[in-house]
Amino acid sequence: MIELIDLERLRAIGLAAPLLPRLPAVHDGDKLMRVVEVQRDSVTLHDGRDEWRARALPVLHVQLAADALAVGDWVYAQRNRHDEWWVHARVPPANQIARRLHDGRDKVTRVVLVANVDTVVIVMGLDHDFNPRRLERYIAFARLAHVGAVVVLTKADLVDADTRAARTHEALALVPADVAVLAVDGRADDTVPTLAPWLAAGQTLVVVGSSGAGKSTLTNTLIGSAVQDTGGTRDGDGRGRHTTTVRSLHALPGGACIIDTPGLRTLRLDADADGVVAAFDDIVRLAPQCRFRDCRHADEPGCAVRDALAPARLKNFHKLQREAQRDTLSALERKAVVATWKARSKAGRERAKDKKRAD
Ligand SMILES: Nc1nc2c(ncn2[C@@H]2O[C@H](COP(=O)(O)OP(=O)(O)O)[C@@H](O)[C@H]2O)c(=O)[nH]1
Ligand SMILES: [Mg+2]
Ligand SMILES: [Zn+2]
Repeated sequence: MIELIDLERLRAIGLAAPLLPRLPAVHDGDKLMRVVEVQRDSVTLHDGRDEWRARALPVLHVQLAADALAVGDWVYAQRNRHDEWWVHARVPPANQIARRLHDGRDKVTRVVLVANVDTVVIVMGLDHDFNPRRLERYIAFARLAHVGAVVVLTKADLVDADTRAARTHEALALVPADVAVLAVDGRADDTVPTLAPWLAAGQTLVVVGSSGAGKSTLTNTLIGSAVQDTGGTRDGDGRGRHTTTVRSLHALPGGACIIDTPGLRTLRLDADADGVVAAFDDIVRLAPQCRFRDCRHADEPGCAVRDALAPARLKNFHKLQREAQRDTLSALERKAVVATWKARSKAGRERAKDKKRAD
């Protein structure tokens, strides 16, 4: 039995009512805790008050296979008589935010970054970090996980009012209608009330964005103290340092919690091509007006999407779709594609040879 006092404490690190019916049966000595950090062969668990280092039982490793424990997971752990904590069960996650990794040849793996999240906070600087195409990718990233999103444009204090207004507008125009766009100074205390609608007790947020965008700074402002290292500038070269190296979950004063993450250099969407369209609500809205039902919004005649969208946005849509499609190819399909390429280039070489002979 999980005691009421525990539930009260666990609420501070994101335990919310919808999770309760998902909880597996509890055994004697079980403690419900949340994974706040994942190390190579251990995890850090939080019980709402204290943190504990624990390891996953081999049987759980086997059971989870490639779908390993991630920050944000809820688990049951037991302490043995040597005072070691062992995780033996995971509560089925309500959602997982994942990306794909390539081994450079034909293997694609899905890597879960975080689990049980309510809001993806997309952090992007209003300075040179600002990039509409990257923003579209991050929106797709949140949509594919069926998680809400809010765009926080940082460094509002570093740009002039015109740049700030223009970039905020541009961002607003390309995100789906239900996604808010805020321009803030991530270091300022008044950023906390601005984000209040996403910070209700029991909510879990995750910050994503490129390195130096201000994720850890925002995290610290929301926590109310400098818990996370932020990138000063390295002597001399003036570039931001990559100070955050692991994902970690932190409780916030109002009862929500936040996961800080290191910047990811490559963020491949874990999607199939169809899923990508969900991030482009203008395309979803316009597609029924295209002449062909299966219009790819490329060079088909009577395409309503092509006429309406900015070329750069449409191009990015196709790029994200191609990327998803390529990654979804099975190893066999990939082999077939490579074989066709090889055959083609061989035929090309033969033709070139023939041509040389003929010359
Ligand atoms: N002026 C200003 N500086 C910021 C703001 N947000 C972040 N910074 C600075 O940008 C640098 C990188 O921030 P950091 O939070 O470490 O970025 P992260 O890599 O995304 O975690 C630090 O020197 C911060 O002080 C902001 O809104 N205004
Ligand atoms: Mg950081
Ligand atoms: Zn079309």
